[in-house]
Amino acid sequence: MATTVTITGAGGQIGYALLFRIAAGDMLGANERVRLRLLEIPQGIGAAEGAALELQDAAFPLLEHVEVTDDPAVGFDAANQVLLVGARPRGPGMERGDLLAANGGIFGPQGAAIAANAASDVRVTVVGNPANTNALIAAASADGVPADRFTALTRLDENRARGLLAQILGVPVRSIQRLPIWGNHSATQFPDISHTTVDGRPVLDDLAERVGDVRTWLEDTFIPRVAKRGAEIISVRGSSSVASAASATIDHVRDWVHGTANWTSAAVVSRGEYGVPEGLISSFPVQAVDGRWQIIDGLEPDAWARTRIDASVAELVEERDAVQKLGLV
Ligand code: NAX
Repeated sequence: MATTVTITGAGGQIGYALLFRIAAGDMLGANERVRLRLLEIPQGIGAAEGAALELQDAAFPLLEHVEVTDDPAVGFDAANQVLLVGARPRGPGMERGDLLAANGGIFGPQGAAIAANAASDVRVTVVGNPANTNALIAAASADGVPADRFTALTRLDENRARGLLAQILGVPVRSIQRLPIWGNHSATQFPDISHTTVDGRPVLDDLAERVGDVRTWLEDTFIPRVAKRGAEIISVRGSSSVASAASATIDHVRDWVHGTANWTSAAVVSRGEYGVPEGLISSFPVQAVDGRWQIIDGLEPDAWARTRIDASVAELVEERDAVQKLGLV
């Protein structure tokens, strides 16, 4: 047996960074054979075909088959893992409503094509922005596929937050655990350090002596830096986050399949946890057990954290209402 992985936008930048790591076994494990389906729009087919040639030349022992297509029925056929990376970027003069509508035109039909063609155990990770609401649209269009199979990526935000904290504290990133992201993959996201540990100790104990008033530092420095890290990468690198986004996608799927050792972050469908309206796809602290994401329960966000979570969830509600008006969910 092999796992069939479909990547939309496979001819794009993140697609290019993903393909070789998946084929090398980084996502599904060193013993799991992989079939890749690269789904593109006609303009992207050449780039995807070029990547397919390079995959052949890399001679990955685990890679069984590569198919390039612009037909969603072929692209999602028997897919076990689907990475929805291709999306419509915001163009000049485009309002948020236009962006949501344009992406609804992509993620609605893709959700329906997943329902019609993918394997019964399909799991979907949405990377293309606006990721949470694109996942909501895809799930709503995928009749018969349980909503908890649709997730959106907030692992990059978590990895960014852990990396920055590790740098500030002068420790390796692996020392930093339990730093979940709540809410939307957007500027309103809430990276929550209230349960974060450094080598097992509460980070709050170490932070005060480094940054002074922790709340002020979180509001003025840390949270904006995490939330705007994508823009920072663009200004320094001259291009958006690519390898780090692909790496976070690999982390997300690997943990979903193989389970987590500790808490992490994923945008998953709410069943009303923490007051997040049922049905929204919001980021939570999660762990993966037996191939399912479980929201960590029993946390008690304080009043300040509650305000931050509520603000991000309110943005998700606005996005949902906008796509509801468009008849997309
Ligand atoms: P690129 O523009 O390099 O690639 C996108 C590719 O998608 C293109 O090749 C395009 O032809 C293809 N595409 C467009 N519509 C498609 C459709 N209907 N079916 C199949 N393919 C389609 O963008 P890239 O840098 O790879 O970024 C991809 C997406 O990731 C963007 O929406 C971006 O905003 C989003 N990101 C999400 C992140 C996250 O953490 N959730 C972080 C990184 C990134 O910003």
